[in-house]
Amino acid sequence: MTPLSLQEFLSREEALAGSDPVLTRLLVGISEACKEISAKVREGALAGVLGLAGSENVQGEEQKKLDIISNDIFVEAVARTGAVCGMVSEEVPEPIAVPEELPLGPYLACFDPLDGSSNIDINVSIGSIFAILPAERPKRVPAPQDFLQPGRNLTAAGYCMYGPQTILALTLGRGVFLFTLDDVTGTFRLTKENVRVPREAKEFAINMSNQRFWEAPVVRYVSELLQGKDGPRGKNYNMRWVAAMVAEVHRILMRGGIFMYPRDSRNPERAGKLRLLYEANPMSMLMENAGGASTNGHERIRDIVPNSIHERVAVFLGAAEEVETVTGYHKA
Ligand code: AFP
Repeated sequence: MTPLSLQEFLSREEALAGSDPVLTRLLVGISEACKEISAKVREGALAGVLGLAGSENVQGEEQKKLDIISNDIFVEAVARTGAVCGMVSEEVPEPIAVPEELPLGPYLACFDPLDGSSNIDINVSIGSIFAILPAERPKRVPAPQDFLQPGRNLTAAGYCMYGPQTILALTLGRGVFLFTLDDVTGTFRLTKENVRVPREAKEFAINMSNQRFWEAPVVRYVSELLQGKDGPRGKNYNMRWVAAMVAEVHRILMRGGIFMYPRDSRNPERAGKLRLLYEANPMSMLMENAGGASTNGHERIRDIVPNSIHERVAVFLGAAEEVETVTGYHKA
């Protein structure tokens, strides 16, 4: 039997769990944007999308051509659904309004249109991340304040990974579902239901080159993992680092593990590297819905009330037992 398409899955969710048809329209719009980005990624140099754009984003990071192309695709596709009244993108300093000629809807969308930019030009996995929040009341000009809601308010979250296959991961708060893009028909089809992350882990992911800048609890935790069978954890761990959060989270959803991007002393006033609204929150919602956990070392990420739309946060997410251990070390 042919697996359900994303549209069929969302219609089933409407019938079984009473999810909102407007949300369905929004998620289908996002999946269309991901399809378009996936096609550009596949063409690479042939589509002229590789290399630098010659500009910087709000974080002061150099923008790649594909960052800007993906942002434009996302903004247009999401606005066109008529399901949102504002958007926040990693690539744009202020909230983005829906053009006058388009209708407004009851949701707010936050996204990182192209995560893992440093992998673009070397043909390694990259992705898009998205988070859907309810809007208190639809209005033409969105304010930053509208988006400053804790991640526990999210209605839906997901990512699309542009890897050997294009895979969309989605949660509406009732489990995590994976859809693989059939390139021939252009249809996302349900290929894994109710993904579960094992409580225990055998793998960890962290950029070890920053070790000398870490805080003491992280140094302690990682050194115990590195001691393997001979250390207090009593087992060997393997390490992976793709430098694209989408790929790390996808690996953890498929075979377990823990991902960390702690705060560090390179930039003491910065709470971490990853962005709360469109990286940490949606990935935390996915993790929690797959039975994993997610903290900033001190508290559950989805309980943090943001102060600004591009706020950064330290991230520890994945296998519940590991996240509890490293979080416990921060409290010791
Ligand atoms: P970009 O999307 O700006 O390339 O950043 C990717 C990312 O935010 C996240 O996806 C990675 O886990 C992390 O940065 C990698 O950071 P390092 O380059 O410091 O290892």
